[in-house]
Amino acid sequence: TKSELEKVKKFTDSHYASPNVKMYGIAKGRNVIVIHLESFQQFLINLKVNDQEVTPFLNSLYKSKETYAFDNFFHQVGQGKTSDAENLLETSTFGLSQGSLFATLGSDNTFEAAPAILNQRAGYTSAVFHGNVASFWNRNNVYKNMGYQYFFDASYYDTSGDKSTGYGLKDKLLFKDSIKYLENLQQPFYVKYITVTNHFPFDLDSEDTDPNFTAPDTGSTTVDNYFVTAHYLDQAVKEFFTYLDKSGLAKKSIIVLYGDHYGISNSENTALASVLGKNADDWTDFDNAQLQRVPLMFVIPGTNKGGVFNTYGGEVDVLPTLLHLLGISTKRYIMFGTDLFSKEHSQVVAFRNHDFVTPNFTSISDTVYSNKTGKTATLTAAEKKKVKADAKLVNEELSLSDSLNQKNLLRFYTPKGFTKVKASDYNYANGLK
Ligand code: GP9
Ligand code: MN
Repeated sequence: TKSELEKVKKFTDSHYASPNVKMYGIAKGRNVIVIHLESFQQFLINLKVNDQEVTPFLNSLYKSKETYAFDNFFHQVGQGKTSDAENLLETSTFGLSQGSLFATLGSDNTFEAAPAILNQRAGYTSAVFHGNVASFWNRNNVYKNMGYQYFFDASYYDTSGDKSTGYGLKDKLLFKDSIKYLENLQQPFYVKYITVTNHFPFDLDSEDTDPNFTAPDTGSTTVDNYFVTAHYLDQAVKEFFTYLDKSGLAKKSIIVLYGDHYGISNSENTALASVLGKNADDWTDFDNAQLQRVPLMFVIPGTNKGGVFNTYGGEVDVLPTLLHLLGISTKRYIMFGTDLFSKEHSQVVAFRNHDFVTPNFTSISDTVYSNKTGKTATLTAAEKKKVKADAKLVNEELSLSDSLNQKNLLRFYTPKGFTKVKASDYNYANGLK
């Protein structure tokens, strides 16, 4: 009902964080190119195995002065995995506690999502490039409700034979074979590339492996292969950046790279320990939680104020951050995240299961760990109060997000100047085939 909507709106309004004037609009008018790095975890960045960097190209981006990177950025997905990450980034609301929002609500719900906002506020064209079939995660329906104008799914590429692995077209081919579509899009555009090759079980044909790269020997084939496909993904992104530079698109764009969720599950983390220089014998839930960090980088060519920011945040924070970089105000929207560059940004990062991480503490099933020691924390009275307030905030935002999405409350809310998306405006078979 309308009053339930009001409750949500009151919460997000009161948690709104105003933009950082130094960052606001620094990418104004640029194309937005989002690169979804499948199953890519932050620990890969700058990691060496057998004296070799696993992801040398992404490492070079990470170090660049043109890149605004975050090293305390966490995924917040639940069972909806990739689709939850997409929902978090496109709408700044959470996925559901059970199942995938895309699959269960995505066909009917009202969205006020990035493609529609960018189109209506700044004339952006929008498209998704993905080498899997359109129906996976119900994307063909959800994207229309989000206002995506084009969806270049598997049907737009030759995915036959060894051109694909389990989830579709290999990443190097996705980037290469989508250029002809990208070049036909009206600028400025907002586009998203969803990679797939670095996905469990991390299989790669020998023809795609780098003979100069040696995987670690951890005792777990899954973990060993993860490094091989992550290395391949790094090379694919490098090839795409070569194109962006050569074509001149790079300097007209902001490129957003992020990891959607873990690739190595908690049960396999002990096999990972040795590679990370840690002892598997005293591995804890705290260690598992710390590994839920994923990369987030905003590459803004031609700028030089980049660096690695230590601010704590999660996927829900990306949309307000991005919109502010583009000089688009967000106060009018219902968003649960806040601008990572804002001085008012909340550093309490909610996981979908109500666990949470803050700069000082990590709360897992109500056990509070000190980030400094990794051990159960002995809290002062003031700290106890703070952690309690943080837990309340986490519960509140998750339950209000659920109420918003489960009751489809956005149908009662029209932000200033917003025209509701009409799914029937889009037909993804009519792309630029
Ligand atoms: C499939 C891909 C994988 O199209 O996006 O989704 P995931 O299994 O990671 O949720
Ligand atoms: Mn995924």
